[in-house]
Amino acid sequence: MFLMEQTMRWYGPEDPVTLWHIRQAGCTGVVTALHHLEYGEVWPLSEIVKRKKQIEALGMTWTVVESLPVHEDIKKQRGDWKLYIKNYKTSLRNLAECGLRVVTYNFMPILDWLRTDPAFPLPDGSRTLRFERAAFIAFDLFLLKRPGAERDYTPAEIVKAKMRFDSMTNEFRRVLYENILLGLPGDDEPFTAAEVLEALEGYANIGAKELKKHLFDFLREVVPVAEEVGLKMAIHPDDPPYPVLGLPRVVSTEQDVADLLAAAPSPANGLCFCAGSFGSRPDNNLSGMVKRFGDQIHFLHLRNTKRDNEGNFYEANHLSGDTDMPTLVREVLAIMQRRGVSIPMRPDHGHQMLDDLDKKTYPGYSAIGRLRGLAELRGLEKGLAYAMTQK
Ligand code: DNO
Repeated sequence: MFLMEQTMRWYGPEDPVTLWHIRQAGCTGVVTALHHLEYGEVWPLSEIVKRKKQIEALGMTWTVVESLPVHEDIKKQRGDWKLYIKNYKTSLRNLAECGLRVVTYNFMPILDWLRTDPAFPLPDGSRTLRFERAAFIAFDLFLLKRPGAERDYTPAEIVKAKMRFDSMTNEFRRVLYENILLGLPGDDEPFTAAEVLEALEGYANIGAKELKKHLFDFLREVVPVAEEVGLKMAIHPDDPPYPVLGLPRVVSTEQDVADLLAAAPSPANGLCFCAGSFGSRPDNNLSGMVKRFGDQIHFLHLRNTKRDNEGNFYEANHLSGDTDMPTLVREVLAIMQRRGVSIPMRPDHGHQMLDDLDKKTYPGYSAIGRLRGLAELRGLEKGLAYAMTQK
């Protein structure tokens, strides 16, 4: 029977969670990137081989690249975007030559994932990642002071955000600011407000329609190369899955995914199915999406969220929250048997708990919480697989 390939993300030699930890969690695969290279640069063969050997020395494989970043100029179709697409294709060829098979990327303008609090306390004493809408609006209106921001919110939301802002201490405001502008994954330096406002200005004339077109143009360039060299591209959805800071986001819904798959039809044009990202939107039917996009899912991020009616959500334990994880995993099992493949999966994020409460790790990427998630998910999968063989 085909089961999911168990992997964890590793941020490279600087990551306090080491390759040994990942191996001891029971993973056979590692998900990583060459974080030390600038966005847009070609990934040289020598660097890819070096990283691959580090992982293989511990008896694991470098299963998925997460991420091969898409330069901002490609998203905006400005400046050197054609050169960056050329570089991207060269990196794809180099990765394939080293035996890599799946490449994850995203098309979110400027910022990647966003949370207002990376250490939200839960009743059991663990900490999790949370997105609080009123705090986010307060940040946008009163800390970042984005011109025209008030047009994006209702009067009631603005009043609520003002009350929220007034209740915050200066220290809380400073931390909120840093949390939101945490920068890109694997990067410790938050952006400054001036940098963000300037970057936002660069998207002044780019709405959802234009960004979609830029994404499709990018796909029509890179997907044929990926197909030729035997790589699968896996786009990560927007997190959270709606426009933020006035920026368009175009990989948030089932329709968005259907559109991007249709724009460059190929087995190489696929999806990193992130249950946490899609799941923080109530109108996304997750197991239905897995069923319908099954042939194009090349990588899975399994994670759960708990939403409320105000647009807030926090990251719940992997088997709790609003997503029906058993149904989703059963759907994945069915797809893998039909396709005759093991899809790589990583437990996406985990609570900060036990000894990790005093450690500094990348937010969401402490070892023990992810280990708990992985253990629960593999138990769930084994149980479901067993039940399938008994029928
Ligand atoms: C967050 C991650 C994302 C993801 C990128 C993929 O924890 O899932 O940062 O790696 O969006 O390009």
